[in-house]
Amino acid sequence: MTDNNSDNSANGHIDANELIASIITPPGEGGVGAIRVAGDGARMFCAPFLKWGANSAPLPESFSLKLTVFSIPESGVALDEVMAVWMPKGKSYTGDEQVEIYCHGGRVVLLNILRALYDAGARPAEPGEFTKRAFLAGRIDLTKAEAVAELISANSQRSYSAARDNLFGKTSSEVDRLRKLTMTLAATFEAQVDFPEEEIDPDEYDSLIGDIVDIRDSMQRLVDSYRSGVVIRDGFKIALCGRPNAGKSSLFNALLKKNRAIISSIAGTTRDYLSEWIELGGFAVEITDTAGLRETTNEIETAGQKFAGEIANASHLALWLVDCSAENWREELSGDTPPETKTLIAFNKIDLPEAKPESDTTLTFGGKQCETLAISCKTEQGIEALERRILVEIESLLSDQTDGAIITSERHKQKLSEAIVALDAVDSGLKNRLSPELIAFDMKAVLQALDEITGKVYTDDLLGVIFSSFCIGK
Ligand SMILES: Nc1nc2c(ncn2[C@@H]2O[C@H](COP(=O)(O)OP(=O)(O)O)[C@@H](O)[C@H]2O)c(=O)[nH]1
Ligand SMILES: [Mg+2]
Repeated sequence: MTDNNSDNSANGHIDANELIASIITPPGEGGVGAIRVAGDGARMFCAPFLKWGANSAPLPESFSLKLTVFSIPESGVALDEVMAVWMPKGKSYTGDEQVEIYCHGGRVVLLNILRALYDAGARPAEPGEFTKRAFLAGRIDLTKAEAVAELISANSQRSYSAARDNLFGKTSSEVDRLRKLTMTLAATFEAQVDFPEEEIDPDEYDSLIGDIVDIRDSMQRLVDSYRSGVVIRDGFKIALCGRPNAGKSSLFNALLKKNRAIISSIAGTTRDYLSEWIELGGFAVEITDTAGLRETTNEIETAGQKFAGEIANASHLALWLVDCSAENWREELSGDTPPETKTLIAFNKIDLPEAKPESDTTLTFGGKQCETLAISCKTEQGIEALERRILVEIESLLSDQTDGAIITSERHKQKLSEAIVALDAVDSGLKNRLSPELIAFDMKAVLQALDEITGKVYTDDLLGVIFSSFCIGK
């Protein structure tokens, strides 16, 4: 465990400030591709390639973007026309001295430039190493570093907003606030440990217990926000279920607003399952079209049906489609078993004259109360209402929608839970008038857990876990 309160760049955890280089733009072809070189001496290391300082050309000022040519100094071979810029230590993304080279965005162009830099002694950056350096340099805390990965992978407006808020410090400032409050409490106890002859008066005990309740409530609110955080981060999962030919694949396509799944009047067409993402009300929603559930002797279809059951149970919501133009839909429904998850019954094919839906009510389905609605995948009647109904379900999963911080990290939730356990120990210690030393011990555990969230305290293993989930170049 390292306490990096003072200067975390100096603790020798990594081969600090060694020159590293990597492509920082995504793979594929583009107008521009970028390479970052970070570490002590980055500017002079890159100078010969960029003709900075060569042929008596002056070194550019920091942050001034120069149009130049990247060439191999020994052979003079020009690799590409590039723009390049350097940033001094303490003023770059990584906090290191840094050079960025913007060349043409082709795979071979980028690799050739990178190869030249490696040949000259830079080493490839590890996954997340640029951001890890920013953390180790004290430029960002751990919650912000984690937010970088979430921001990059955000696939909906909501997940973007949550990641952006954390990048700008929403979680870390809330954790800092709780830390300050805990520190104030802790100071009182430290005083007791130092001057045991001074008894805390009973009123003070009561007020301290009141403070603990406030801190605990705030921590619990953050822990509870994780429930929303997961939906926001990973999306809301919907499974389309029901008998073959009920219109599951048609609904899948209607929600996707494109023809993705094969629709056919031949029962048992969808045997595997298909998943696609849509954005609904700013949320990422994953919809899975499953194999229809019916009696079958076909091995593939049986396997598909087993998947269907598992997928439905693991979803937030199952939409159970019923072909309400079928004479016997009631018997069929009573013979089926609903998934374990929350289930809405959607009566499909209401465009047909023989349709007999029982919509906008509640039906008992396999002992389960399910709300119903009516749709036609053919005419799209009721599809918008269904989308609004899905949004209601998503919102109902979110804890209170105040503008407080929402944690999206399992790790943060874990640490906050640890802080609460320790705070409860402080609370019961106070109520039972335990010795201040014992209470101070639990108080330290609260602080420790909070500090592990922001990275005031960290281990190499923890950094390894966090940054290895980043990609190279981040
Ligand atoms: N009239 C009408 N036919 C539909 C509707 N939805 C689906 N169908 C038809 O029902 C058949 C089965 O549809 P499909 O989506 O493949 O059902 P799945 O087996 O549940 O995936 C196809 O012939 C579709 O064209 C609807 O709303 N109205
Ligand atoms: Mg189908």
